[in-house]
Amino acid sequence: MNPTHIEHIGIAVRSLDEAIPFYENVFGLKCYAIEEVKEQKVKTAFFMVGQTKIELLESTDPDGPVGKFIEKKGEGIHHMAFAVKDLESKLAETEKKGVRLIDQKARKGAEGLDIAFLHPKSTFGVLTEICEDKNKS
Ligand code: CMX
Repeated sequence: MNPTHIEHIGIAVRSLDEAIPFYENVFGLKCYAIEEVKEQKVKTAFFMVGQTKIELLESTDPDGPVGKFIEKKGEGIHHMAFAVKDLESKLAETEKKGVRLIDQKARKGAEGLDIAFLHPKSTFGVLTEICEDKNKS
């Protein structure tokens, strides 16, 4: 797969309004964007740390992936996203290696990135995203 870097770490929180001040006041980071991703049933807030982002995820629907995660496990690290080049071919290559894919094809995520998820049962319990920013490649 040869990821170039960790693009972001997704953290499930009950409330963006409560979690954002923690990152701003304790870490001194600036929340530079808030975006709702309707398809994923989440509202996201972003902070930049070097070339990696922290993505806070608040569920907009208890039946969405983050709503279900919080109900089962509580708040915490939800997923890790690796930046790759040529996402579609990396996805095919990953599947050929026997990894279970959640997304057979890339779809659009927050900030216009092309994204695809690998199943946590295939990745030692870590929900793993691979993504590509076509504007940067
Ligand atoms: N990390 C690790 N394990 C997870 C997990 C996560 N984030 N979410 C679910 N699981 C585990 C559950 O604990 C459960 O394990 P057990 O069977 O051992 O109890 C198993 O996966 C199945 O979980 P579930 O609650 O029954 O939920 P589903 O199977 O319906 O969905 C998943 C799980 C990962 C397939 C689904 O959440 C998914 O498709 N996620 C990808 C999309 C997503 O998470 N979007 C939100 C962020 C989007 C963004 O960044 O913009």
